[in-house]
Amino acid sequence: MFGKKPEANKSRAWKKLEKHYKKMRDVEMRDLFRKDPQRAERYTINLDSMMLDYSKNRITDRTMAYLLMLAKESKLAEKVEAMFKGDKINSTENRAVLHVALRNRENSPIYVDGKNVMPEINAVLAKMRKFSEDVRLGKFVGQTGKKLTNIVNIGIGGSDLGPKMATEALRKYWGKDIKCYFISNIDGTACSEVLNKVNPEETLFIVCSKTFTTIETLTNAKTCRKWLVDALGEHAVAKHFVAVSTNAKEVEKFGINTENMFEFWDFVGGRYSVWSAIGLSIAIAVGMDNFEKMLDGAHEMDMHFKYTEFSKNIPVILGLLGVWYNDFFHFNNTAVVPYDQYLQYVPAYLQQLVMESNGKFVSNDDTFIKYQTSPVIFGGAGTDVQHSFFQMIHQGTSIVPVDFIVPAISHNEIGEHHEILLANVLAQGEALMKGKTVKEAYDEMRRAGKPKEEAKRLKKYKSFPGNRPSNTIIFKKVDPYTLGMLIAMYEHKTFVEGVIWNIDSFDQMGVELGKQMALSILPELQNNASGISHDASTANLIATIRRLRN
Ligand code: G6Q
Repeated sequence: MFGKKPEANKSRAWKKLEKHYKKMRDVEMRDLFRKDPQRAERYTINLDSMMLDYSKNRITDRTMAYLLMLAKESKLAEKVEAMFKGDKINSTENRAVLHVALRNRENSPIYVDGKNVMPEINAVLAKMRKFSEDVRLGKFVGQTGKKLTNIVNIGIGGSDLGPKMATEALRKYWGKDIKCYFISNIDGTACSEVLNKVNPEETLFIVCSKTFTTIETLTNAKTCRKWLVDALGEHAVAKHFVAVSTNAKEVEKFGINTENMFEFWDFVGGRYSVWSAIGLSIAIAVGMDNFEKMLDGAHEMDMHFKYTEFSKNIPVILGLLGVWYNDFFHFNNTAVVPYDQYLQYVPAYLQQLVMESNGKFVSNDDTFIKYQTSPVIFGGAGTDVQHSFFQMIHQGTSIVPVDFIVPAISHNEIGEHHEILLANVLAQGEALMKGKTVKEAYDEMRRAGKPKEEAKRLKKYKSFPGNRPSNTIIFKKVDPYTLGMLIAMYEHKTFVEGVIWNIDSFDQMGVELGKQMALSILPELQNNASGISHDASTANLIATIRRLRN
């Protein structure tokens, strides 16, 4: 679509960045801050009540100029436009990529194959509004006339992680009597543990599957269906099961009336589907008005991404910094640490978003790639993780850039809790950047009265190398609007990185091989059949499992 281009690492800007990196690798951020009182201000971007401070990065104006040049050489502007226009930028699957259409709150027409997709999107939103309100108001009730207060989402991957992350993030907004549950894993424990907690008369199952062929989801849905039918009879299915899918035929085959089906489309990738009817559990939990506020927030980030010049564009800057560390410093891990308990599932959500989108080794020009693509993403809620993996972040031999996500106000302002939490996140960013020299560590111990010999012996252990990068994203509170902004910000950051790496961020062929092999191993475990020939290790594992299960 954009013509063959030279490999990303052969471009002019890439070469300049390689040279520039050699100068930057020994530059200390503390010196940059000391020399430049405007640094924090210059490397800060405000958008509505959200602020990104990216000053604690190993960058100068020159770095940013080269990175922006890289964006230009990668035709980022053209590719952003192509995505928003509905061009088929998912080239391996020949599909448009239009999660932005799901939250196109201006309702301007967006065409795929000459057809405006907005009327269908709006129709599904209206259907979600009607259904979620009916459930919340007790107008759509279960088989025995009871209100449906237990909402069980059955789905996996993109059909689970988004709704799970967002319902948890917005827990404070849940309707009074609503409880949400998620069943994703094929492990029977996932299903049993939820079914043990709910009672059939008050339970609504939402089966979310884009393809409606995913073995985990269909197996879990069948188990739940049987559990319901055993308790309330076959007729109850229509009152207790709805589906979200692109595949009406399979939904019907499963035994869910297509009137109870919420549609979405091929142009919505699984990991980008939280904004579609896959978000039905969110809409029921927090109300459709709040769900739409989430769409509004995402739309604001979309407009910022689409129209703001790249030097002041939050997702662009974040994406460029990601490339800077990943490909030039070779810092191939990134930690995401939200300082809010309600955002505890955001790191898991981003693991899929980033690693499934950009964990690729073939370029859009069909060549094997010779540079680093997706980093490893991990994380967890602060302050908990300060007491676990932060040891490595501060003193480990590999450097891990960190994103701190910080709401200024908590939904639970109890005593000093939130101020202590905020003091901690600010301290982490500062400590990572400044570090503590061996001499500083020594002097500190001496001041505290440690004997000379002991201070000498411990001074290296108690020192911190510092110069470790972090971004801080601050906003007022975790509300639906801000959550929408935050998630859209990471989607676009991921897109920017994918464009620079010249990969298709919207397929996921890497998950197929394992699935395929599992299907052939299954009969070997079930019937002792002999299947494909295995390597010695796998053959031995199969034999051991057979023995243990007998
Ligand atoms: C996401 C992936 C993947 C997908 C699951 C579930 O982008 O496509 O995680 O969401 O495999 O697929 P179904 O929704 O089709 O069941």
